[in-house]
Amino acid sequence: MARRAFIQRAGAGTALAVFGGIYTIADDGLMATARAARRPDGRPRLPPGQKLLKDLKPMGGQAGDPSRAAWRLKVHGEVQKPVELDLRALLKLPNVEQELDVHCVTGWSVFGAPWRGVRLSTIAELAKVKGAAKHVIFEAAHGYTANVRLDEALEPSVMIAHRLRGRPLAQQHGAPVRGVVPDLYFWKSAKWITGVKFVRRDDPGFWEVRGYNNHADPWLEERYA
Ligand SMILES: Nc1nc2c(c(=O)[nH]1)N[C@H]1C(S)=C(S)[C@@H](COP(=O)(O)O)O[C@H]1N2
Ligand SMILES: [Mo]
Repeated sequence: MARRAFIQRAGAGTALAVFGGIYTIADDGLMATARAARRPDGRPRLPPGQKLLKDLKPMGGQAGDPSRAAWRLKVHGEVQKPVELDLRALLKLPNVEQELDVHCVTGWSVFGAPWRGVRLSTIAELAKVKGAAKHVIFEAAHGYTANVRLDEALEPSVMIAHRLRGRPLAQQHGAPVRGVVPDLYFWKSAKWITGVKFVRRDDPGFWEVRGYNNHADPWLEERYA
């Protein structure tokens, strides 16, 4: 198809796709557009003090076992039905693909990357979380943990994700499976996830005991304790 015909047929979607492909922190015009964007809840789409990147920056961490066959997710704590899911079981649950924005405390954000996986709320229903539970501890390889308030962890945007942009997660981004908690700073999104523990009492995680904020709301710039 000729390019012009394609553009006419594709209409406004093409402009958005092209726009989405050329985000760069160097372009002041696009940064201004990003800064003007609003979320449905009225908050600015780009939290204060953040710059837009086109793609996730690999931020390191002690990687877990990338084997899809060996992966297990232990769902435990204040639940009536503790479960251990392998990847096949995760894929059999209702999976969703959601375009989410993420915000790293080091000052970069990525808009609208499509993540695929299972909502944490689906897993909470499966395990029958008890009313006593008030917090979720995301557990990962080598003892990494991240704590999130239960009400925030049950938001529909919070996922146990195994694909990004239509591909299996890259090893450096948490393969085979990671947590995604998009509305809190990205350290709450545990890569190489191994467990989800529902607890009564809060239990500050890896970064939270190293000077980072226990709650981590990017719009309130809750960066440090
Ligand atoms: N298991 C584990 N998960 C982790 C980390 C880590 O060190 N280990 N780092 C966190 C931090 S500080 C950030 S900013 C994001 C970075 O994710 P990315 O490397 O995919 O960009 O992962 C988070 N999840
Ligand atoms: Mo980070």
